[in-house]
Amino acid sequence: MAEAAALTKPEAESEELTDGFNLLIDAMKLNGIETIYGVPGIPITDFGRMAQAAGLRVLSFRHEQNAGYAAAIAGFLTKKPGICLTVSAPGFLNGLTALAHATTNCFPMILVSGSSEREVVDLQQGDYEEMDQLAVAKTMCKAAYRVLHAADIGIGLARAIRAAVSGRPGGVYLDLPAKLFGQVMNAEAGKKSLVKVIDAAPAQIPDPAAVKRALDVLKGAKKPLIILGKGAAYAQADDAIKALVEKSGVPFLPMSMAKGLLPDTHPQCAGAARSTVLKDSDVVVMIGARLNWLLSHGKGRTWGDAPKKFIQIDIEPKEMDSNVEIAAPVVGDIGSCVAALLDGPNGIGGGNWTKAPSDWMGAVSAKREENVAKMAPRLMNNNNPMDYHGALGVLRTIVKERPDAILVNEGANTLDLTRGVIDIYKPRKRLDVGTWGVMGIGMGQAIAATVETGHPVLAIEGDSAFGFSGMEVETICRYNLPVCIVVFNNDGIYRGTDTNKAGTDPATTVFVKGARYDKMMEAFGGVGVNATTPDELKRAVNAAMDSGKPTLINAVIDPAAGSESGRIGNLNPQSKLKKK
Ligand code: ADP
Ligand code: TPW
Ligand code: MG
Repeated sequence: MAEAAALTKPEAESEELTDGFNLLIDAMKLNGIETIYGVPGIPITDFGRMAQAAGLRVLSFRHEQNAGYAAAIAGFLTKKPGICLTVSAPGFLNGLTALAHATTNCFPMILVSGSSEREVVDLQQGDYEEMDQLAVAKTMCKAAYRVLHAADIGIGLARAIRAAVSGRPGGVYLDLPAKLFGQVMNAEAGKKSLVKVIDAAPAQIPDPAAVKRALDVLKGAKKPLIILGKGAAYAQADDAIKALVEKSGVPFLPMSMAKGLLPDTHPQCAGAARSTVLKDSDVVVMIGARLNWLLSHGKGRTWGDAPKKFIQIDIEPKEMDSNVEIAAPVVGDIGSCVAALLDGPNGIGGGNWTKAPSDWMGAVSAKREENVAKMAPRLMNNNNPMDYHGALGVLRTIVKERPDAILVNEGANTLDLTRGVIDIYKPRKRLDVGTWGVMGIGMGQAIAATVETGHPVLAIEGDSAFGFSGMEVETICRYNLPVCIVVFNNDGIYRGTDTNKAGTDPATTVFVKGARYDKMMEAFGGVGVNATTPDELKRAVNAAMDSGKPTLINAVIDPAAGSESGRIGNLNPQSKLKKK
């Protein structure tokens, strides 16, 4: 039927027509899509131009992977699918890493790729950039669709949007063969074929029996703990989560991207007493966090010997019991679940609820103060060359003074130490490597963060991490974005001190000594600064944040200061054979 509509001869000369290009633009606008992140080329170059002319913001990147990471984090920040647009085969594959990353992290994103013609691809006749992209994408995302007829564009996009944001959010692939864009159909029929997605992510209300079970388990706790994950940050149920934490009197531990949901300086924050609360707690309430490797799978030494009961709030029923038994699963969207836990006289917000034992909160606070005090002098050092703590000490103050700025962070030591040292004060202000610990998210996240929110970005990047997306400094300059990049330059991966024992090639983990990343920014008209002391670093970052000019500061860090793999060196397999 769709084909018939598309191919019907115009009834009169004056018949108004539309085509695939216009229908896709109209479908996107109808569904509130405002921004597209991508790289142009056959067959989507004209689509980008036309979308821009129609008022969409179309941001061109230097590599699809970075456009993809931008789209993924746009999804996290807005609860709407971030759109990444790529060309066929190689462009598609470059975007695919980000699509898989979005799916792994539960971020809604749609990878829209042009592709070559079905009849040529299916007979493997060697088309320009030929690849069966739909088949390849399927294993990397929540859903994958292909549209063959212009009249199905509306439905195709609607399905993609709904699949991306409903239930557990994730990545969706939308395959658009070149021919589709030029297909012509009656404009009125085209308009009617568009679909506005109503209630794309419907509330999922928890079963009252599950809520009661959870309250009963929590009531019996002597040493309860709340763990907030990035799902809680995504849910944008900030006030309800704050009420739950404060009315329950339970210490909370934020996962990396949930930092700031409540300020890290909140009296109940257990961030600086992490090992204590994981070991000693007896009931753990997981809110939008998974018991994956980042939480040692909920067992082993990290969690101590004391028996524990888990309450888990998650929209994905299959997440329950994934690693350990969940005593009280609460399946639903976080906003609805937290509201249900607070509700009624017997709920946490009600008159009959008794706060968590204060001796436990007191013990956690004492541990936290002890750890904070231990770290304080290290953050004030003025060493030259700088070490991580000296550099982070000044950046920590800058973030405190600018709580609306968004912090982007990647690296190994640069990641782990920044996460530990820099307090975050507001929700969704810390973006990083996510569930995979992937290097390369930096510039894509920095760009999308400021484009989507209007807030400035401070990106703290290991020199290796930065290299994965460094060419996007041109993109940052081209769009004149308020992004300040600080490269922690320790001459390499983990440390810059490795040597090759067998030959003249440099060791595998080291880079050019004394490299000047600041010059990269200058090449495109941005501000470059070389900083060798915490004072210089502070001045340069403050100037960048005040001016909003694209800036890259090459922060020279002692090459010997870091440790192998930062805080996760234990995950490195070791050879049992004698080292040569
Ligand atoms: P972290 O890495 O911060 O621990 P994870 O990415 O492991 O967080 O976990 C996020 C969890 O949040 C996922 O299991 C996902 O299903 C869940 N989630 C995402 N959005 C929602 C929502 N709106 N309501 C309920 N659960 C959600
Ligand atoms: C896509 C492996 C983890 S951390 C890291 C690499 C290459 C770089 C660490 O060096 P950096 O930080 O950034 O200079 P620092 O402060 O410790 O010196 N490829 C991908 N993802 C990952 N995680 C890796 C490789 C890795
Ligand atoms: Mg490094």
